[in-house]
Amino acid sequence: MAVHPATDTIAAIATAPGTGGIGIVRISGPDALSLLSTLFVPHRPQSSFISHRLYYGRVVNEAGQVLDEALAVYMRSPHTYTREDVVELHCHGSYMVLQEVLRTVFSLGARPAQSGEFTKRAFLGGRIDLTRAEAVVDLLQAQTPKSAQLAAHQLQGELFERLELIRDELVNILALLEVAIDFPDEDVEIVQYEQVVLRLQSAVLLPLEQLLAMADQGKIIRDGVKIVLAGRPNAGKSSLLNVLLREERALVTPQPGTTRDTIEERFVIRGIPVHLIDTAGIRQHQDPIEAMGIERARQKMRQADLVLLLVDASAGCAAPERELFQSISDKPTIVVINKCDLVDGHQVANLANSFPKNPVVPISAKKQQGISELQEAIYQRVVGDGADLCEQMTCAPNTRHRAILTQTLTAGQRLETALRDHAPVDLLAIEVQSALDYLGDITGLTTTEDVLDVIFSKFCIGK
Ligand SMILES: Nc1nc2c(ncn2[C@@H]2O[C@H](COP(=O)(O)OP(=O)(O)O)[C@@H](O)[C@H]2O)c(=O)[nH]1
Ligand SMILES: [Mg+2]
Repeated sequence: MAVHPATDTIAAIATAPGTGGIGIVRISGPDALSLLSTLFVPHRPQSSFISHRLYYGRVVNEAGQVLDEALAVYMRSPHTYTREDVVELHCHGSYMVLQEVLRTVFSLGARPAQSGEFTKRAFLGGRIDLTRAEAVVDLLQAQTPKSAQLAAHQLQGELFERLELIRDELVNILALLEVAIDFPDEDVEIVQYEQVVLRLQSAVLLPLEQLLAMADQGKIIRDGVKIVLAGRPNAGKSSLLNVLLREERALVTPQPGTTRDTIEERFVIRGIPVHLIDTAGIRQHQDPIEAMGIERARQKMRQADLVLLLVDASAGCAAPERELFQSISDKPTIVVINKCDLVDGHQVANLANSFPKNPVVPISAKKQQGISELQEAIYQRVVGDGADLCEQMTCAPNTRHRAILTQTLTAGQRLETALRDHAPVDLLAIEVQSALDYLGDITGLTTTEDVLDVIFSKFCIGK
């Protein structure tokens, strides 16, 4: 990415809207220091501001009226978030005050920052690569400690460094090939094809595959999973929702058809955000409102990542369960046999046998039995073989990275085939270059302007 030092100065409120203990106005660009000198009057008169030092004083408007008592810091380029001169005014967290301070900053010549523009400047200034910039959004939007931790690692350059190692190896391979291109008439075989294949496998293909596996797990850790509770009316879906949430969220009554609309709640199972949806029980004879609820239930099941099919142990598995089971045959499903407190173990085992292809977990929502086993089964079903990876992961490529990593891997695999076929070196070099270009798209080296716009538009203003 070409680096253009910005000529304009941007400003925004960097703290969340609403009332808070403090609120920060952030300014970045060549005029930051002169703006500070105009609108901030230090308690002890200063001839100049020392970089990275906090000053106590008053913020004043163009007319010299005091707007707030504040702490101000001037951070001289390049050791700043944006690599430009940055000023932060730590005011009282009143939205009105902050708006007034910001208006003054604008009237003195700064312009409003766009979403993510501070981070975009950090990227364009070469302080961070694109994966680190994207980690900032992940960090701000993290829903669980685990996803916050992954974002923090990525912000430290974990993903970037892994990509750099792959890139270094590709550059080495390219250098080898270029020697052969430059000396086409040598008798000796300059390119040791087999050796290059081995290096390609261990230092390029394998790490790319690992990153792709991390991307899949990362999506689960970051975005979580949508789990739908389905079953006949009265199977105990709402009771289970309440138990999992540990609160009386949904109405539970002995009357079938109590839940008509869907109820959606969020909670966390072993670090994975779960979006849990309770639905109207599926049955035939209903009133129009219940019918709408049932249609909505079916729609939610289609969108689910995982369906918990509840079966009432005391009622057994009959046509409604079978029909429901058929309709979601393509969905990952856990069969939950509820109300096990009402029947004996033999009956539970018989019922479980009617679902030979799926995990079956016996529970009693009422007695709160089998709940931790159910949570474990959910975790296993969601993370699958990736459980170990999930625990150990230190970075989580996002959907954008995943798509490009796949393209990089494909280019790498084409290269592998071409090497095995002892293809002409110039052809090999083209494949290496294409893999290198893809990697550059991930880290921002060759990313196009419109892709950057999409990425930074996901940020909030002031970040
Ligand atoms: N004995 C027993 N009753 C339960 C259990 N789970 C739910 N129930 C009862 O079954 C009835 C229907 O429960 P509810 O959660 O509303 O079912 P839903 O229609 O599937 O949402 C209520 O009277 C619950 O108290 C259980 O594990 N054991
Ligand atoms: Mg219900």
